[in-house]
Amino acid sequence: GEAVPASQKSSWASFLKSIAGVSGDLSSLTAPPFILSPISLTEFPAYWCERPELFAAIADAKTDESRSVAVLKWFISTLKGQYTSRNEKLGSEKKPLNPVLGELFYGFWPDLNSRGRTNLVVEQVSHHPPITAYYIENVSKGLTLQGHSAQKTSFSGGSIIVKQIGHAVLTVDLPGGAKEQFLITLPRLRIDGLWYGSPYIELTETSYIQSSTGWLSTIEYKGKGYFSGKSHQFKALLTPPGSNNARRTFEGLWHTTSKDVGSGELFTDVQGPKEEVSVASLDEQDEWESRRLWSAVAKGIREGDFETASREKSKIENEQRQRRRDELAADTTWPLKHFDHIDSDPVYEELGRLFKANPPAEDAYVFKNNGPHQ
Ligand code: 0T9
Repeated sequence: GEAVPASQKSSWASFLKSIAGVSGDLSSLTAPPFILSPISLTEFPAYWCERPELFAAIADAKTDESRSVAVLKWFISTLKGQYTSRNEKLGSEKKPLNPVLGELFYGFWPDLNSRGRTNLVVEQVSHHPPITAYYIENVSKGLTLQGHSAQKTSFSGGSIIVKQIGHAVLTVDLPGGAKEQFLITLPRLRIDGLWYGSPYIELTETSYIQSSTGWLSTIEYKGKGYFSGKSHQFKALLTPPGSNNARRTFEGLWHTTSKDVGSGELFTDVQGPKEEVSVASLDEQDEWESRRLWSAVAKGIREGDFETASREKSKIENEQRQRRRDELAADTTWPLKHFDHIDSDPVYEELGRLFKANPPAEDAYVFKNNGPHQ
């Protein structure tokens, strides 16, 4: 394939073979240089808020139905950033830096046009398997999003299949002191194009957004080769509390536009620019903050100096191994800074029951309300 530099063909081939043989966690496999990304997975939760005005708009909805529609619209509008932005920025999907335990990522989107300020706090809460916890809040709009992200990978038909583990809970403060909650589950991914060295993601199967009011969005994903031959298709059905019949249907392409099937009106349009998260400069960052922690590795990858990148990466990994040994010897464990782990999320259990979520229970990481912005 053309995307694989001639000198890395055999290492790409053996990487693909090792992928086929490993099931579960690919993060520790060594990949050839051309496929390495200089960005850590702790930065990925920022994709949730790159259209801050759509997030803020959830708070302005006046009815339960319109709030569920606003949440669906925001969710669908995040998918292009979540699943295609490395192709746009780096040329293809690439292997992200594997975060260390305790790695942090802080950012914000400023208050503009009365949408309020949105803050982001991310912490790597497990190294193997990688688990990333995040908390996003817009205080002036009364919105918080709390979630965690992990993956189980397998190999099938030449593609990597990624089952996303984890979920997100969006909480909306309603006028009068009540709260509405939304349980958000995550789609399955298929990583295609591996053979040619130019991986890209397709979304498959179904994900759900269940509101505590009873409204449910069921989102089905399809790619090329199904009914219309187009990539990145979705169809979302919105059903009222206690009903099996859809009240509204939305359909289209999650990376460009979609429409409200009933009215024919435009639903989502993500062709315009998105707004990347604002992050403190490197010298203002704490040593555990992702961009500072990985700066030498990232510089090596960006400049094609893979010797430096791999030497700097080994430094970080050795330091981590030593920490783990010291903890073992002292019979201590690494304390999480911003999150408390709970074995079962009561919101997942309660709202998941309404649409028969599988699995019926999941753990969660609860924000301690101690972000740098709090
Ligand atoms: C949560 C997202 C997730 C993280 C990434 C599978 C993947 C790690 C997890 C699911 C975000 O909200 C959305 C987007 C992309 C996902 C990544 C794509 C990817 O390839 C990696 C995996 C671990 C690999 O690096 C596989 C090897 C690589 C050579 C293929 C490009």
